[in-house]
Amino acid sequence: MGHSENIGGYSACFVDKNSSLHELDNFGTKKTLNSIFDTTLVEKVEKFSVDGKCIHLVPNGNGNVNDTFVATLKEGEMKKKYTLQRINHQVFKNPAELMDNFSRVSRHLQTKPGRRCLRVIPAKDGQFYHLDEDGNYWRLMEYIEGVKCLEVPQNRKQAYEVARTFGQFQADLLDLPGKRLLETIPEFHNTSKRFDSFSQALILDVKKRACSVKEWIDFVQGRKILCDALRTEELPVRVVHNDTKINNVLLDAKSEEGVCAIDLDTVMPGCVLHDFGDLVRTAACPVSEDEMNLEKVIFLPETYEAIVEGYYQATCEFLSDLEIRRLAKAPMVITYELGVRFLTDYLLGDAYFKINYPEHNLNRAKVQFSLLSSMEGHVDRMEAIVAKVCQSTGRIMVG
Ligand code: GN1
Ligand code: MG
Repeated sequence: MGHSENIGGYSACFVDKNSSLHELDNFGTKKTLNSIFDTTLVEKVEKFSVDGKCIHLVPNGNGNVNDTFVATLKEGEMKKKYTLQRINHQVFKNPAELMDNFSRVSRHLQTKPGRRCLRVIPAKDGQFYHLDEDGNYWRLMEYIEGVKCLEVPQNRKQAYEVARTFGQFQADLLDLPGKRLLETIPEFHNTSKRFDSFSQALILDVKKRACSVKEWIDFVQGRKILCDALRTEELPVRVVHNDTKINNVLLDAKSEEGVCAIDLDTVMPGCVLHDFGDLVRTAACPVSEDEMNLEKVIFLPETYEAIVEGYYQATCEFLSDLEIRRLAKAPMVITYELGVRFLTDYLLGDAYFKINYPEHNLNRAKVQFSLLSSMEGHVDRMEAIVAKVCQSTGRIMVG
């Protein structure tokens, strides 16, 4: 258990110079980060419309995909922090379109009274990103002060607040004007397609790893039914976040009230249940997804209850009865899906997720599958919790 102080919207834990070096290598570019204060990175900051001189720059965050740094700029006696990120263009094939989504969402959220949100700083050429000579895409965002994010909630209030904040995020985007957002990663939460990719990876078995993970292959194949469990084609398409890990919400450092959702790369048309499920996956468990001791990976129904309460509070006015009915199933589907993705990546030789040690993706998959097993023992309880929370607001479900 434990939380980390937030730095610029990204958790500061697990960050050290070596992991940063590794992250950069994973990008496939030739540059190596030799010091934490790297002049080439400072040059990236200078491409954006900011005042002052960059005096401090450190790697930050524990994301599995992008590279994140916090830059401090000084002008006269004033210091101001920014978050610099390199967008992983192997994963996000069209960073320019991604940034178009990002800036539209950010501008819309800024129209909501009393809300804070990630704000993008334009580059000096007017774009919302900077494309460097190596083909890397960079963005700069305002650093949000006085906040923190959590790896696991330590009490019900924190779980409630994180869920309410993601729910509010969905509610705020119901009236996003303009054309449909672009799909930054097509079929991102198509569990059946994820299963197909897994089956392909298994056939190829490029690293000859399949024979050593037979138990987990059986686990995946034995639960194929989960691929169709949400039947999302029957559900409304809304603007959703799609990466609602608990550490993608900022809480006020003192009051612990939710401030805003961060990591807007996968905000696109989708299903609210994936957001809800992904939050439960990461919050209703006493340990993080990198836990080594599988015995500690258990589902916490009391925390699930607090999550349902917080999420429902922010979304009850727009959620359909069908969406509500599937709030119990969603966490199992998304936990399965991510476990399948981790195991697939392990079979493919760790091509997608950044790893810190050789079996990292396998261990991550095992954590997800252990959590799913634990959830399976609480299905009735989850259904009862959802029904209770709905009843407490007097909602009468149709059908
Ligand atoms: C990735 O990079 P990060 O940590 O924000 C992944 C999510 C997974 C998550 C698991 C674009 O998110 O889908 O749930 O790892 N993002 C992408 O930790 O694939
Ligand atoms: Mg993300």
